[in-house]
Amino acid sequence: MTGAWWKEGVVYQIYPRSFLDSNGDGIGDLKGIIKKLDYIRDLGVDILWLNPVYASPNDDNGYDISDYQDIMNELGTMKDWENLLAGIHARDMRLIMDLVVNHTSDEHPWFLESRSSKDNMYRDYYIWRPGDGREPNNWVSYFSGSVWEYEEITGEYYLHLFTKKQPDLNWENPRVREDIYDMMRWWLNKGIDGFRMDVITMISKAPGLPSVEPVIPGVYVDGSRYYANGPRIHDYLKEMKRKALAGRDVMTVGEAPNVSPETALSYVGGEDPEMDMLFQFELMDLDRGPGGRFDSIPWKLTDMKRIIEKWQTTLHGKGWNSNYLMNHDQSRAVSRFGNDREYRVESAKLLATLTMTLEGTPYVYQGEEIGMTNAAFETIEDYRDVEILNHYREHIRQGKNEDDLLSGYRARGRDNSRTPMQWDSSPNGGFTSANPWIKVNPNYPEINVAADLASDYSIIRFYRNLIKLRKSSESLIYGRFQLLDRDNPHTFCYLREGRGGDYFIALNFSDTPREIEVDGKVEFSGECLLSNYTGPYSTTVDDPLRPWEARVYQGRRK
Ligand code: ISL
Ligand code: CA
Repeated sequence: MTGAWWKEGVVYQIYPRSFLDSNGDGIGDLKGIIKKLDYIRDLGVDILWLNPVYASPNDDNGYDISDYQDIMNELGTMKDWENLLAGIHARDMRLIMDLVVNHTSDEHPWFLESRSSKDNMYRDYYIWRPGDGREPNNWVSYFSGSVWEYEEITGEYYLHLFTKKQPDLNWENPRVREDIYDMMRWWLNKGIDGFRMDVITMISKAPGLPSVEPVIPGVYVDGSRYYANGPRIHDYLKEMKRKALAGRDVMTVGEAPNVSPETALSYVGGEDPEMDMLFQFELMDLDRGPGGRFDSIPWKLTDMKRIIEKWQTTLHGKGWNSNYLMNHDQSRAVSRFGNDREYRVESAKLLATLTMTLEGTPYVYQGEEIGMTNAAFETIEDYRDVEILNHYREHIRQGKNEDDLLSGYRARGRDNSRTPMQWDSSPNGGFTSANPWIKVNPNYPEINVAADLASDYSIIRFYRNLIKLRKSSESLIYGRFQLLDRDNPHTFCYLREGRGGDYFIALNFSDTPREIEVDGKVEFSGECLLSNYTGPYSTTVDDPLRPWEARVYQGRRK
């Protein structure tokens, strides 16, 4: 195989605060990551993505950056970071860094200048508007309330799509863009291998920043139609590619809420794509109800299959997918899409099989490889996420029921994936010797890396085998995806057809045995290559799939 390394590789995502604390302050850090590099390499992954490690007052855990060219004190020093990069490269892995340029921290020197007067060269680095005693428009912030914050010093409002400590940069200002490209080149010159671009599809706002009609005073609504995939987004990304990325062998993945497969092609399709791949959100919205971010509804396998099929087929041969079932903003995949009680191990492996056998680059989030489950938080005091805390304050003020709110956070809250990595059965799961910044899941004595590796049913070893299998086959990486059981509400069966032979994947997303039933005929040769059940089981296609069983066969359509 001779394609791009970022197509053939597997990404492992690290949330540094929650990975491993090396100095006993309760916060994961860079030295902690260095200690675990062999562990990560042994999984068979090729690329590490680090959530932001830059200097930050941590209003949003590092997504509010006060210095793009420095490391957050709590995480370590620039020297530690350099050692980390060297350790990654020494193991033949690559490093991609988070690029957060839709906004900075309000403590960034640019913003400190910008807010200080109306006539300084940084004023136009951000988006300021007069307001006549009322916000300039009615857009709602992702993290509650208006996107506008009034600033006394100059008597104007500034825009922030996220918290008020995350003012949006004004991309229309060419100086902002040049400064950002400079900063990107600086990191690339230090040897990094690419960027994960935070909410990159939101950097171009519609001229005039119009309100969404009808305007009801005091009510804020989703304004994304005026800033997601905005009018100049492609100009900016083309310029970024030309000025900061061209001529380098690096990968880019853009976070892209509000993007359909067709829109995705405008970013990742064509001769000279603006980015290599995108994180789509359609799968993550499967269980999202009409009541907003924390309204959780039952999801349907037929919807999951339809969405995956649409992305797989629309991008095939024209763009490149990224495949993830969770990250630091989502609840734990095994709790959300699997059965984290009776079939935790089986369903964790089934979900791994899905991610690793689709076309596109697979992403594994820390702890996914041991089947970590959602946080078991009981009170609001346990939560740390600014999105949840703001939401709680606002909704309690409106008289909402506390238990309802908590059950929403338990289902869909971001802290579910941010509890510390569970390494062993020692106190705090071996994450820290101190008080962790966020509670460790109380199930750490059973669910941890050491216990997994000691088990005959190890999820980690299953990942290793699965990653080996994926890499052994051109078809599993580049082959065409074909859905075989569109209307079956319990099983997900598909083919990957290509020059490396054809593969047939059968997944049972239910607690009861299910026959393999596919539309049309599939012809099989040889044995089942992989199953997530071990033991004296028969795995011919005539054997019903056991609960949450996943199998990979050699096979093709007749
Ligand atoms: O999913 C969303 C839309 O409902 C939002 O959560 C939003 O798209 C997402 O939170 C954006 O995430 C990224 O930018 C945020 C940061 O808090 C997240 O951690 C990051 O992944 C602001 O920088
Ligand atoms: Ca620490």
